[in-house]
Parts: sequence; C-alpha cells; structure tokens
Amino acid sequence: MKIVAADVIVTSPHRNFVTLRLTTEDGLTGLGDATLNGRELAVVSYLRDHVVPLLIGRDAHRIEDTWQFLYRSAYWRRGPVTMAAIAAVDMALWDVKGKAAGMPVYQLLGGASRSGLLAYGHASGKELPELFDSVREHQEKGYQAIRVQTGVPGLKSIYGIASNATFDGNTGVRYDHEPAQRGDLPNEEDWDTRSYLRHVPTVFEAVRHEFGPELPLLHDGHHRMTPIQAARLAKSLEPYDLFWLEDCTPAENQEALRLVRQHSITPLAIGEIFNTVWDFQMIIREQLIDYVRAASTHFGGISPLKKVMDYAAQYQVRSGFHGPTDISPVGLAAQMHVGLAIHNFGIQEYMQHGARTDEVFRQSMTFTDGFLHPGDTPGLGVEMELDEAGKYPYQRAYLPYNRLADGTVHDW
Ligand code: GCO
Ligand code: MG
Repeated sequence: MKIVAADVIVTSPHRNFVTLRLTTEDGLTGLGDATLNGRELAVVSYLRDHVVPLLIGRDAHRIEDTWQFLYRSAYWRRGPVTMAAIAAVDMALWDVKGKAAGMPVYQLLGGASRSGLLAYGHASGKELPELFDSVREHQEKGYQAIRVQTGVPGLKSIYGIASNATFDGNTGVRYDHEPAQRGDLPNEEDWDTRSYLRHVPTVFEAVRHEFGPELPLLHDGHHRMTPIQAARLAKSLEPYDLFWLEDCTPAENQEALRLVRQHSITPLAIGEIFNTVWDFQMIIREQLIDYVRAASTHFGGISPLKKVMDYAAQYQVRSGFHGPTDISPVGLAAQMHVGLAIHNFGIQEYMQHGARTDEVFRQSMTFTDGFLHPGDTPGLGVEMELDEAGKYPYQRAYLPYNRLADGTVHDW
C-alpha cells in the first residue's frame, strides 16, 4: 500500500495547528499532529523539506520500519522539532492501518483495557472565589478530576491562569487558557518563588475545605523550582492529598527528583517536554516518578508512547499524557487510543478545543461524565475539513517568558 501524497496543512482556528496528511495509492488517508506550540513553522519545514520526499512510494503498512528509518537516518537525534515530525508520520500511518483494517487504532494496540479514560481539566482563578467558580464549572461539565492553578500575591501574570480565556457562548466552553499569545513578541511575566511557595498550600487548604476530600486535585509547577524548593512544595502539599504534582523541577535535571522523593510522598508527574523513551529511562527505573506526562505529538507518536508505557508498567508507573489545547484533536486521539489499550493508564489531560477547532477537525471521540473515549470509527477517528482549515491562515504566536524582580530571566 504505497504512499502517494504527503501534505502538510497549517491552520489557526484558535491557535496554530500543523497536520500531516498521508494518502495511499488506494485512496486511504491518515492524519498526524506535528504542532509545536510557538515554533510551528520549524516542523513544517522539517516535514516539507526533509521528510515528505522520503515518504512518497514507501509502504504505508511498515510503521515501525518507517519510524526507525526516519529516526536513525537523520543521525541527529531527539529534539522537539525532529520528534514532532516523526510523530506526525507515525500517527498518520496508524490512522491508515486502522482504516485499512476497518478497526479503531486501540484495537490494533491490543483492544480496550477499560470502558473510558478518566480526564482532568484546568480550573484556575486569580483569587479564590474565581477559582472556586472555575472548579464548579468543570464539575458541571462532568469533570471528576481537576487541576488547580491560582494567582500569587504580588505577581501580575502567571502560568495557568485563564486571564486571557475567551468564553464560547454557544458551547459554554472556555478556551485558550494556554499561554501562547498571537502577536509579534512574547509576553513578559513576573515570578517570585518564595511568594509562590508560601501561597500554594493555602490555596489547596481552601479548595479541600470547599470541595471535600474526594475530588482528585492536580497542580503544575511548570519547571520553576530548584530541587530543594520543589521538595518543600511537595512536602507542604501532602495534607491535601494531590493526585499529582507536575513538573516541579526543570526537565533537564532529572536527578533533582531524587531529592524531592527523599522528602515527600506527593505523587510526581513529569515529561511533557521529553522527546524520547530514553528520557524516561532512569526516572522510571529508579521510581522517581508516578506518572508519564509524554505527549504523542512531541514524543515520536503512538509507537514510542506504547513502548514507554510497557516499560513503565514494570515499575507501577502510570500514564498521564499531555493534553493541552496545543495538542491538536489528532494528537489527542492518538493518546486516547494508547490510553484505552494499555493496562497502566492513569489519567488523561483534557482541556477541550473551541468550536472553530472542532469544525476543522471532525472527531468521533466522546466525553461523558468525566470519561473520554476515542470512538469506534476505523483509524484515529479524526477527519480534517480542508475548506474549513483553509479559512484560518497561520498567525505568529509566542509562548511567554518570566523575569524575576531583579530582571533575571526565569523558567515560566
Ligand atoms: C500542561 C502544560 C501546558 C504547556 C503548553 C505549552 O500541563 O498542560 O504545562 O500548559 O504550558 O503545552 O505549549
Ligand atoms: Mg504542564
């Protein structure tokens, strides 16, 4: 089943998405997500200029061989641009294979291990009343697990707060909580770790007091702490029984997690900016994390996601795949198929795309009573409306950055 066309489609219904669309000689199509938030066009070039010529004429059935060929023949390993490009090819090939077999991709991965995927959404508010409203809104939409982010006294703008959110009156969906700003230059935010460390435990105490002990709560540290600061935060949050504390230290310093573990039993999740199975090797083997935060899109696709989870299963480490709105509906579908099939599923992040995005990407997935299901349409269950996509040309967008009070650039 030869690949006869490979098109790279860029569209920006609410934010930029990069999608690879493969067509085979018998007319089957497959989609793959190649979106790298804030650096989208680098992946477009990697695909168009370097990968597409290698795909034409290849057998679409040979997923593993194509993955290994793209990874090894490039010689230059890893990195988000390379791995997003390979991810898109891998997902598109699984999509094609599912369609050829007449089965949803999760069937090809071993079949369903559960009836649905527990999802968590992003509640946020600058102050407590706003945050409580946001938690309630999420509960009304069915969410049974909720991530909590708040403002910090003295800081004007901080990661994870829906200050720029827009509200879709038709669907009741709030979207674009995510930090990417359309425009010519990135937004500058401010940061003060001491103030953050003092404030966050008081927020979780208030949330537990308001919503009780049952509701699973999550929090994202977004790589901003030193090892000892992260250990302090993880320890101080223990009374509030978090489902997980995410990205408490910078992703490059994996050994930092040893120190956090020595001090705390708060479960840890990491890996949304990791690119390969190898990035997880040591921290899974030493049981320094509890949840794998990899995304299908920045991690080389479905094939490596399944591999890392099979490895993690030996250490009772579970999945918590990265599902913000900058993962397209195609990337999200890829994660849902893996999550449904593996035994060691934990939770799926699900922020919800806006109505315009849903018109560009028609999806078979469902979200019912807090549980996701990818649907039973053959392949990934996502089709792209090309005319709709064509209405929204690329718009330059940057992620923000932080400075400390003395002007030093800091992780945001
Ligand atoms: C998350 C992530 C996102 C990232 C975003 C950057 O936990 O969902 O931290 O919010 O900031 O994906 O593009
Ligand atoms: Mg995160």
